[in-house]
Amino acid sequence: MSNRTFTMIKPDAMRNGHAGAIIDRFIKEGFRIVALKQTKLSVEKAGEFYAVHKERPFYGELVDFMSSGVIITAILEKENAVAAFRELIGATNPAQAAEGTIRKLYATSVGENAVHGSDSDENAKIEGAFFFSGLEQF
Ligand code: 3AN
Repeated sequence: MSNRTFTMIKPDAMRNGHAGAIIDRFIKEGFRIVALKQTKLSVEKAGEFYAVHKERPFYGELVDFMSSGVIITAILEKENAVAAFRELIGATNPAQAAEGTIRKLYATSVGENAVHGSDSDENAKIEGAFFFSGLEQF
């Protein structure tokens, strides 16, 4: 069990003006921000990030969406971070997300679902390293 996870505030939440409220929620729920930046994925980089979903029918749509605008990426720290964060964001489909979760509050659809959260400690490390380097000092 590791104490860090990786997240992205996706283009829909950025466009809809929810980034501030979402980051505030991370902090209020006890996550420490280890690293955070605003960036924009190219189509190529989005394709690389989501390569595990290449065979899924929504891959093209996902890559187009994730490269459609700026995002905020962050590494967050808390005890049992991956599971705690997945609970905070709620189900992939906002219609099935629990009350009060970030996706229930801010996501618009299963594709445009406001935030990403790593699904394992291993993926948290891989995804964090995709965007950040030199984290040893934090
Ligand atoms: P999660 O982000 O909850 O781990 P995954 O890993 O199954 O969900 O899917 C990765 C991303 O792919 C989701 N965050 C969502 O943006 C997109 N996605 C998943 N399922 C669908 C779907 N049925 N239609 C469109 N996009 C989807």
